[in-house]
Amino acid sequence: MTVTSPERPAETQTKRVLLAAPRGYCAGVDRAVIAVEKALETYGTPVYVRKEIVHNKHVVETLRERGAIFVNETDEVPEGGRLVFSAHGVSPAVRASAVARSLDTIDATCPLVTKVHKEAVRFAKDDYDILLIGHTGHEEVEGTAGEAPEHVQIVNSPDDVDQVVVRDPDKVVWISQTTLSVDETMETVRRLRQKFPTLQDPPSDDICYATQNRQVAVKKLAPECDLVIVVGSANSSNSVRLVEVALKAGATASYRVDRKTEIKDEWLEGVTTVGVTSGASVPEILVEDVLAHLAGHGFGTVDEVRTATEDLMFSLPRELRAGLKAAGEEPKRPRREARPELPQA
Ligand code: 2E6
Ligand code: F3S
Repeated sequence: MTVTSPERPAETQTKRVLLAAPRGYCAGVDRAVIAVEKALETYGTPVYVRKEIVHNKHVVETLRERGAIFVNETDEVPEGGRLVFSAHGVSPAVRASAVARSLDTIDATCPLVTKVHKEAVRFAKDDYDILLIGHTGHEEVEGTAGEAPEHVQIVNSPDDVDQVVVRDPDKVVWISQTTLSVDETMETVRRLRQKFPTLQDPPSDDICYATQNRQVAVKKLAPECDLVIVVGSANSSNSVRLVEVALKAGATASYRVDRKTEIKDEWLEGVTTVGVTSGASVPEILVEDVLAHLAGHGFGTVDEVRTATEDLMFSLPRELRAGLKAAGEEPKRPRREARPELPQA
């Protein structure tokens, strides 16, 4: 269905794109991708990476072409080899298995994920029951839960709350995965609090700034859009959440695509306004490709809808900074290419 102005029929309305900002790379992804690039430059191949460094097909394919070897577990890395831990973090058990194989590790865990690990450790030490809101099977959740497996239980959604059983209802805390829907998480917390009125909050937001900012931006443009295209991979939690948030916020339709070739012509039929955004693991080049594709279909006007500016940067992983220093290189982080200025809607 197409949303038309009462005064103007759809065919006379200007086709346009509303481009969300912030979108794309967050500070943790930028750091993790540069860590693999720098490791390859500094040490040469082979550099092994446990799991996908970030959940984006294009990023993984590009790094693989440059020589990175992606593995599922530490036992696939030869004894003494060099291994990068992905941005999603690892459990102490994984760290221990890397030590047991004498691996030279570079930890690209996002510092904001590490912060949640520390919360889990601290609340476990104080003998709390820890309710980790997040998705079973996601690497970040496996890593965080692995910090205190005997204290943590995973709560996937608001509907999971009925099944939660704790030892002492007055000693319960919730923490969360960093890339969840803010609204759904708040609903889960609301239901948990109904069940456990003294439920303790985490010391600070676990859903990270990048996840929150991308959701706020897409929420702002979605009500005006007949279609919202989210660029991101299927296993990228934060990207998948953006589709859900866009639909909830009033977009008539929303689809996730890895790249422009996945956009179906029929999605654009009768459409006047297309929203575009991208997940935190998505390089801007993929968004630019989508915009060029849309321009080819008459959507040449692009207005940026900006709800926040981001300038957070993390320093490179400690082990890599030490390695770069030893190699006589200044461990400075290259700034990512500046993005072109776009008109604001
Ligand atoms: C690490 C932690 C959080 O699937 P998810 O959204 O978690 O991951 P990516 O790689 O798509 O996004 C970045 C990221 C890395 N988020
Ligand atoms: Fe970190 Fe959030 Fe990005 S947890 S990797 S800043 S999506």
